[in-house]
Amino acid sequence: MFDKKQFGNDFKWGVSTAAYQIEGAHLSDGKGHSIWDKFSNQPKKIFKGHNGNHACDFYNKYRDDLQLMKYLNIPNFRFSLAWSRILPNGTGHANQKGIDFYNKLIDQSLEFGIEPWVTLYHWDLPQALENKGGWTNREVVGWFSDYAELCAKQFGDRVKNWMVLNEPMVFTGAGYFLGVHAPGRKGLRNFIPAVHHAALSQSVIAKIIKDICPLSNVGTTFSCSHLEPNTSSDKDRLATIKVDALINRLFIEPSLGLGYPTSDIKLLDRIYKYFLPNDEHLLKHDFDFVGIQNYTREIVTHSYFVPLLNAKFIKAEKRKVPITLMNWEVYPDALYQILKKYSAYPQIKKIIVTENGAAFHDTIFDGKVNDELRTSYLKSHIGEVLRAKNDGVNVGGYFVWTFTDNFEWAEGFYPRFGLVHTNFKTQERTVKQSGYWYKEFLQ
Ligand code: IFM
Repeated sequence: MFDKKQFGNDFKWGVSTAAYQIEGAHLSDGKGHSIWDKFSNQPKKIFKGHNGNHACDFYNKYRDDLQLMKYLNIPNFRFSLAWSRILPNGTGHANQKGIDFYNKLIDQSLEFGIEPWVTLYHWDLPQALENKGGWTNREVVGWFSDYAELCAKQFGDRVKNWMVLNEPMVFTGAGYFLGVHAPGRKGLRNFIPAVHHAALSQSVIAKIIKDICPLSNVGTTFSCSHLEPNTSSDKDRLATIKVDALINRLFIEPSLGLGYPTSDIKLLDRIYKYFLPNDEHLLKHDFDFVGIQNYTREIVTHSYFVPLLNAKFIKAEKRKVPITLMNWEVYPDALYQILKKYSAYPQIKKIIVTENGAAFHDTIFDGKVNDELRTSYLKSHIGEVLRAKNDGVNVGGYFVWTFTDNFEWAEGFYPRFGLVHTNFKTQERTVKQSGYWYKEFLQ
């Protein structure tokens, strides 16, 4: 076993959350609708008709939750701002009560000795902007710039750590290609422009934050999975290269000045249709850190049945490997491999694991939640972070997804990822064994 000291004093330990997944109070105090308010309140979109209207009621319980975080010795808290709480229509009129909420949250965190790490966009676009085309409309870069400027001016005196986007591949892929997340749009004609505008935004907005708060630590986050071909055949290897370009390289490479990985995945060629003359340059930004969010590995095989991509994953359930409730393989080496992969880009200054964690069946028995599987998941994955660090990877932090069980998007409240159990009827919190383990580790 390892201990915290081996990571060094500057290493950032924390927990990650997102506004829509925890806040609830979906229309309180002048908040506008977001795409998730609309999507999750439509029939048959979310597991068993769940929605995030009340979620963990963090909007009202934030002080108690921060107190619990302090009790668990957690020094860094990553949360996102709900754009439509601050700007109910996405642009224009600002909602003072929404701004007040985040001021209280930031001040209370700091008072408890907890450092805030703010994500500007964790998937909850104001519905008013979606009505104008959302991420498919290039104007989104301007709307987002105005929102970011307001946030930097309001909170930048106290917030030192910023992330622009959470997992752009997921919100463009699930929300604008597959239609299984908000806003439920489908097809390449939505996906491709959404990708380009999200990629432009991540760099444009980072520069805005840096201009307003020059001393701040500005990054952005990427979902990433370690990939292996099913066999050593050329077809499987080629399929793996294509999937890698799509899910691991699509957003990071343009920001590093490498452009989109179109030579490895032809279907992306149509992205140039959305380019304006200066875009190559606008896509670049020298981030202070890159947030990587890894949960698993995937095995890739060639498939004639998947149009354009000709590739698919072999599901973990079929491979008879240990899995989580998300049907994701438990494979700690994946985190090591991903850290090595990203650290191989010489342009990346520092990596932070901004999310990692697991959902399992958790039950309260005798007032306790003995989530041994999660504790062992966290231990083994943190061990892989140390292995990467000892091998020279510049990894500067690790954030558990997540603090309390919360609303897991299309899967509703079914998968529980928290260090703390949430009773969604009473809003009672119960620290799980994994939470106590983290507390002791962080002491
Ligand atoms: O809950 C999500 C989070 O919003 C983004 N990253 C993955 C988590 C688990 O699925």
